[in-house]
Amino acid sequence: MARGSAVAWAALGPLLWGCALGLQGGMLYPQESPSRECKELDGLWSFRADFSDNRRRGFEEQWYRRPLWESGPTVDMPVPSSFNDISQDWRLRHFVGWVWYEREVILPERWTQDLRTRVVLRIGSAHSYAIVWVNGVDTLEHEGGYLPFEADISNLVQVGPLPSRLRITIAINNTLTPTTLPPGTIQYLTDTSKYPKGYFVQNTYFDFFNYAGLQRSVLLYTTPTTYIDDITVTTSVEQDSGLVNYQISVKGSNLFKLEIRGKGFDWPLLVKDFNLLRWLGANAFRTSHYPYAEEVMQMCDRYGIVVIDECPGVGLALPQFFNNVSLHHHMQVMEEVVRRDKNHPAVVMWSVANEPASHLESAGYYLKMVIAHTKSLDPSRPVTFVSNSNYAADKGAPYVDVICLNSYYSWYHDYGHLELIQLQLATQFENWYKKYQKPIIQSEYGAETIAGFHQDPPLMFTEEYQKSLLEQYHLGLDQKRRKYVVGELIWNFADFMTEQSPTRVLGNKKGIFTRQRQPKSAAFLLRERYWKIANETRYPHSVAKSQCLENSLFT
Ligand code: BDP
Repeated sequence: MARGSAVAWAALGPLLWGCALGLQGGMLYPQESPSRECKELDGLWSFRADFSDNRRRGFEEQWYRRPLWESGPTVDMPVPSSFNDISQDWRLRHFVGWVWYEREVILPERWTQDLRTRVVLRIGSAHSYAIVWVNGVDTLEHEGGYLPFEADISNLVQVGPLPSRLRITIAINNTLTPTTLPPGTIQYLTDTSKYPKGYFVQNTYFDFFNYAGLQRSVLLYTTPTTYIDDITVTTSVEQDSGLVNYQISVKGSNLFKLEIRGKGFDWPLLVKDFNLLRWLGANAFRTSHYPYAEEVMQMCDRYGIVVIDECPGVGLALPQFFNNVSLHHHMQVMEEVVRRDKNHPAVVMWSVANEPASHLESAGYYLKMVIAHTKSLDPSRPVTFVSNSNYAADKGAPYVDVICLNSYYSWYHDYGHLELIQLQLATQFENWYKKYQKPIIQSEYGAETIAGFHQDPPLMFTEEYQKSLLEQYHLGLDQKRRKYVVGELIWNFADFMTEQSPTRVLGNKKGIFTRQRQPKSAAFLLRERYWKIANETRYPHSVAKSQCLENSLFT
C-alpha cells in the first residue's frame, strides 16, 4: 500500500550477512521521533460477538459499512485485552467465531492534509484471523495471532477537505483449524438426545486457554513519505574488534488485573515479571508457545535476559496437521517472527514448534523444511523445536542445532515416585547425546502445585512435592551441566489459564509463582540455585564456564 514505488537499500556498514532474503518489507516497532508521531488507540472499543448460527451475520449485513451500534447492541471492550474474561456473559468466554471491534478516532489535521505524511494503522496482534476496514473500506487482512501487521492508510484519510474522523472496524475470528497455528479442529456433536441442533466445540491440542481478541496495542503512526521501512542489525568479530553492521531499507524516496485481561498486554505485570526474574537470578526464557509482545522483547534486551523465540507452532499433534497448506503458512509465520525480532540481541535461538508429533515421517519432512527456511532467513542464529518424543523415534531432531527436551518424570507417570527422577533423567540425556552429539536444553520440567497446600512427606499438588521434584531434577541436571546440558527452563514461571479438564484446577498450576505473582516455596529454591550458578560462572575464563560450553555450537 506504500505510495511511491522507489525502494532504495542504503547499506551503511559492511554487509557480512546476506540475510532476510525471504523477508518482505519491515515491521519496525513504532517509536516517536522528530519525523514520526504516534497515536495510541488503546482504551474502550465497541464490541459485538456474532452469535448467529453460521457466525456470518456481520458479513451478510455488512456491519462494517456503518457505525457498529447502528446494526445492533454493542458492549464496551477494553483494548488491549482478551474478550473472554471481560464479560459476565458466559457465552463470550467460550465463544468461537467472528467478533467485531470498532473505534472512532479524530486525526490531527496535519495528518489528513499534509500529503508528505504517511499514516499507518498498526495492530499489535489479533488472534487469530483479522479483517480490517477503515471508514467501511476493506483495508487489511491478516492470518495468525501474536504478531503485528499494518497498512498504510494515507489514501483513505487524505481524501479532500477534512474527513478527520476515522472509523476503524476489525472483525476477528478465533476459530482454529487444521491449517492455523496453533491448529485445532471443530467438532459438531450430533446426538440430539444430548446436544442442541448445530452444537459444536473447538478442540485444541495445547495446554493454554485460547484467549482471543485485540490483545496488544492498536495504534496509528506517521512517517514522512520517504521513510525507513526496515533495519537489519548483524554482529561479527574481526580479530579483537566487535563489529556491528546494519542495513537500512528506505522506502518512497499497578495493581494486577489478572483474570480480567486474559492475556492482554499489561505494563505493570510486565515490569513485575522482570523484577521477579531479576530476584530469581534467572537469565533466560522461551516464548512458549507463541511470540510475546514486542515490549517484552525490549525488556529482555534491557535486562540481559536471553530468549528462545518460539512461534505459535504448538498443538501439532495430529497427522493431518502436517499438510502443505500448513507448511506454507508455518514458513510465512517464521518470516514474520524473524522480521519482527531479528534485531533483538536477546534472541539467541528460534524455536519453530513445541511438542509436534515428531515421531511421524510427515512431521520429519515438515520440520526439516521449516527449520531450513528459518535458517535461510537468519543464518546467524541456531534453530530448534521442542520435543517430547522418544530419542529413537524423533524424526525432526537431525535438523536442529540444539536438542530441547520436555519431560515430566514423577508427574505424568510414576506418580509420587520422586526417587526415580535422577535415573530417568540420566537415561534421557545419555540416549539423546549418544545419538546426536548436540547440546541439550531441558526445556520443561515441573509439577502442578496449589499454593498453600502442604504435606510432609510430600504428596502431589503440594508445595513440598514441587520443591522435592525440582530438587531431584537439579541433581540430575548438575551431573550433565558441565558436559553437554547447556540450559534448564522450569515449567512454569507463573500459573496460567487453560481449558477446563479433570487435570487442571482453575488452569495450569505448575507456576513457581501464582497467577497473581506470589512465590510458592519452589521459587525460593530456584532463587538459590540460579544465583549460585550465576556466581559460579561469573568469570569468563573460569573452568566452569569453558567446560559448560564444551562441544556446544556456541564455542
Ligand atoms: C507440556 C507442554 C505445555 C504444558 C505442559 C504441562 O509443552 O504447554 O503446559 O506440558 O502439562 O507438554 O503442564
